[in-house]
Amino acid sequence: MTKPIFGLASNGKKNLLSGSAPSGNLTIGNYIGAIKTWGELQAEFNCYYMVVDLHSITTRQDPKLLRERSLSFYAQYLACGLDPEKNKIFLQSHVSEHAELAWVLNCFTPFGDLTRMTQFKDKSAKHPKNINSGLFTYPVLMAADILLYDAHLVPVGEDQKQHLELTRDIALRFNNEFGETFAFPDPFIGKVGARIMALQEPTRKMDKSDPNANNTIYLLDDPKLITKKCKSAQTDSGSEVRFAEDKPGVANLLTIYSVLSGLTIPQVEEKFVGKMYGHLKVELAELVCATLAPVQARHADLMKNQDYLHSVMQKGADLAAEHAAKTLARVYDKLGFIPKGARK
Ligand code: ATP
Ligand code: LTN
Repeated sequence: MTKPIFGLASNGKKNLLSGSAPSGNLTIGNYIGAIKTWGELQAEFNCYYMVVDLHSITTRQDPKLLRERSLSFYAQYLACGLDPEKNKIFLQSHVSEHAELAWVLNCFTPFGDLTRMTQFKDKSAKHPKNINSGLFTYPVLMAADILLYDAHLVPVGEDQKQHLELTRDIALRFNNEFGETFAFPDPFIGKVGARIMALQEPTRKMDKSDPNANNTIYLLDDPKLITKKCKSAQTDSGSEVRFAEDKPGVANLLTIYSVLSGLTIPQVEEKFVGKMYGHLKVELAELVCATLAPVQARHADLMKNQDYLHSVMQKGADLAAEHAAKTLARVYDKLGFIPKGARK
């Protein structure tokens, strides 16, 4: 007999969790690598979607901007099609159990494992004046996010694969020592679009915190700007519209086109046979604008109704906190902490 899956929701569904940090504006990379997939999976799973504001302060944020952005991120999640009635959509800082479980998990994470995290190496190279401990232990907070909700599936872009492996190691280590306490999470990384590259430097990832805004298409960019950025994207020598390793610029544009159109890469190549890079850029710009127009319109409407946003945000956090409190109590019990109010 196969072993029952640990931590299923009361309706028998598996749990899914993901998040994005409000450390810059959401990009088409975040959309393709993560948020689009979240929307596609929301019917099948019991879903938790977060604005991971605690994570964002590993680099310095302007408090006023962070507040505005966190609300706008929340509205962008809804505008991208996440339904707050069917999913738990919330701000990480509204559920204090994240920070509490992170402390416990820090005590179950070897220092050496964290020194191998490539995101830490990249980010500390980018911010040499602020290599803080939070940046170093960031993956442990991410593990806490995931394990608090017994997440079985975690849809992310490829850059997060290593953090998912660390989470699995932590869960296994704890379960081996204390018996089954955490569900075991699987990453869900799309086959196409898991790593959208910077438009001007297509050998590195498109990042929301990139200081060169021409590298990035933001979900809220206006159509003129989107067109300008697509047209000025770096392409490669030659002129044939073909997906190849030695054509990273064209391959990146083809990938974006493929995901947004629903066509396969060979179908997109076929569409552009005999055409120039310029054609691809113009049609890509039209496709991106058409995809983002309804998202932008819904976002603008939602931002006019902040009472609504705050009320669904509160509900999302309350529901998430119920689940989080149960997991944390289970962990504290295993560790031997005396429950509050145990003896009245
Ligand atoms: P930062 O620059 O602050 O690290 P980020 O966009 O890399 O920003 P997050 O907002 O936390 O980081 O990422 C949210 C999700 O989007 C993650 O699952 C991440 O893997 C995915 N993602 C981010 N950038 C890309 C990209 N260029 N291509 C595909 N997926 C991406
Ligand atoms: N570290 C992730 C964001 C993140 C996340 C999570 C993603 C924080 N907690 C939990 C999935 C599940 C990043 O992309 N930078």
